[in-house]
Amino acid sequence: MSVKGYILDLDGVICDTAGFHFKAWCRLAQEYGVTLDHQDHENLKGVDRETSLRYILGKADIHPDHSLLQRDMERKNQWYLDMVAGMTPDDLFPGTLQFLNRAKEHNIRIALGSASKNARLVLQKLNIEHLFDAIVDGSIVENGKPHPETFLKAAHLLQLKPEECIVFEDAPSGIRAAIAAGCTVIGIGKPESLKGARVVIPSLASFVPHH
Ligand code: B16
Ligand code: MG
Repeated sequence: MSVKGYILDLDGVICDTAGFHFKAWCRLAQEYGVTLDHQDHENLKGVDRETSLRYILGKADIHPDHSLLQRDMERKNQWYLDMVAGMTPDDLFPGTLQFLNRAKEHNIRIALGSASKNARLVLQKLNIEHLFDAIVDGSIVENGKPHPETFLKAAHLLQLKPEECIVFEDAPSGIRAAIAAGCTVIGIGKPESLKGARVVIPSLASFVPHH
């Protein structure tokens, strides 16, 4: 089946907000006497806010009630937003604009498929929101990655079948979600942490399309 759409994850694919998320989670985890390591970083990538917080509190053996969850999610998000406030188009990973423009020239439809409730804000900071035909973010998805809903919704909004879409993902949870949705997946990052992807490339800049 020919490829008609690209669905891009945000953090770790378009820009390094994955680093901002991890910094903010590390700060919170420290307060509970927990130090997060590289494996925790991989596990948290692409995972929604509440599930991420529960993961960290679980390491501290804390069983949170609703108000603790709300309070800590808000604090973490504020630290994250403080970092996002300083973003500019210079924070796009190299080659992203060329990737998007080349796709447009070939009439490939483009969607965002992010778990983040802040995704639109980040796209605005990067000045690329107008290049997307559809945006699926954490505010309109009920079941976060690895559930396939994010990518099924994105394909639907592009008016394409999942099999007609390539998903670009940097996170194990996202790769599982994209496979479950029936999309082809290209991993962005290192092959050892992205098992299951059709191929793994270091960044969007090294993607060679077959059109
Ligand atoms: P927020 P992605 C994900 O975005 C991040 O990778 C993950 O670290 C974060 O917890 C999640 O979004 C929720 O983000 O707190 O901003 O709603 O990789 O799916 O673009
Ligand atoms: Mg990601």
